[in-house]
Amino acid sequence: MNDDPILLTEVQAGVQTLTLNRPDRLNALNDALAEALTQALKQAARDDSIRAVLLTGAGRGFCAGQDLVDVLAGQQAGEPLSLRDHLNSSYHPLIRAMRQLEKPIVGAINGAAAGAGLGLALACDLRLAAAGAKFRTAFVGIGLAPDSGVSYFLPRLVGPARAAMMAFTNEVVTAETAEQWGLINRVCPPDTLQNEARALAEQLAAGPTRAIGITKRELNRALVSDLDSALDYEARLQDVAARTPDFAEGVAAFLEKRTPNFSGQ
Ligand code: LHQ
Repeated sequence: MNDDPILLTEVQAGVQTLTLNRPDRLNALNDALAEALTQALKQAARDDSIRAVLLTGAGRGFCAGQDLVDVLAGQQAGEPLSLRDHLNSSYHPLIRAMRQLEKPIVGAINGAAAGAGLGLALACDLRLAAAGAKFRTAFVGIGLAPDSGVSYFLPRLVGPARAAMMAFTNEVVTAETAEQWGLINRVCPPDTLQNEARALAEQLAAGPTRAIGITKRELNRALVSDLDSALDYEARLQDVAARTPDFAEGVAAFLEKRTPNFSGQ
């Protein structure tokens, strides 16, 4: 572990674990935390020894979104705040870094995910949540509209009707309902969440990392493309995957009836 009090980072067995660490504020985001997360993800992109990322929160919350104590302090100080500038400089680089990282991100949603914190959860590739975790858009509760990718990811995951209900009413969605809706992959008992999420991340980290990264690019693109474009993109990227040593290893291991030993290259 490093000694950064806002974001704990650790690399083990090919998995970079990032733990939001402002538990007294349910890990609400401020500029420093958003920047630390973005930098950690850029590090994950550069470092070949990192083959999967695990994102979670310290304490009883996952992430309560923007730190509203900071917002109030800014308002009281009369500081002119352009939310557009703030989003462009702080949250957008973070959400983009998550989706552009060609390595899988597993979210271990240990507690409440709200506002931009919901955006963080939705920008993970896979989500396990503790029973008792809850999801809410939060924006409308403070007179705002969705940001941090929530308007993009939410209807794609749960459909437009459920997304509109969540966004208009600020309803709290339980982990169990989130699983039924496809908002998360699995609900876990709170005391096994971290182990289950770690096991999944380690399984992915032992996989053919470049093929998984290419898969992520294809799935990202498929959300906004037609079939012909998707077929073209698949064929183009399959040529890249087919040039990796892990493709040769995968084929050899299959024919030799053994478990492949993927290097990530
Ligand atoms: C908090 C927060 C919080 C500070 C709970 N900040 N303290 C917006 C504007 C500007 C720039 C760009 O981006 C954005 C994007 C956004 O993220 S807007 C949405 C901001 N987030 C919210 O509005 C979420 C508000 N929080 C909640 O809805 C609930 O607290 C959740 C669902 C997260 C958790 O509910 P509970 O488990 O019932 O906990 P709680 O409500 O009792 O909160 C516990 C403590 O955490 C409490 O403080 P206290 O001193 O009483 O223990 C809250 O005030 C504090 N807290 N969210 N965002």
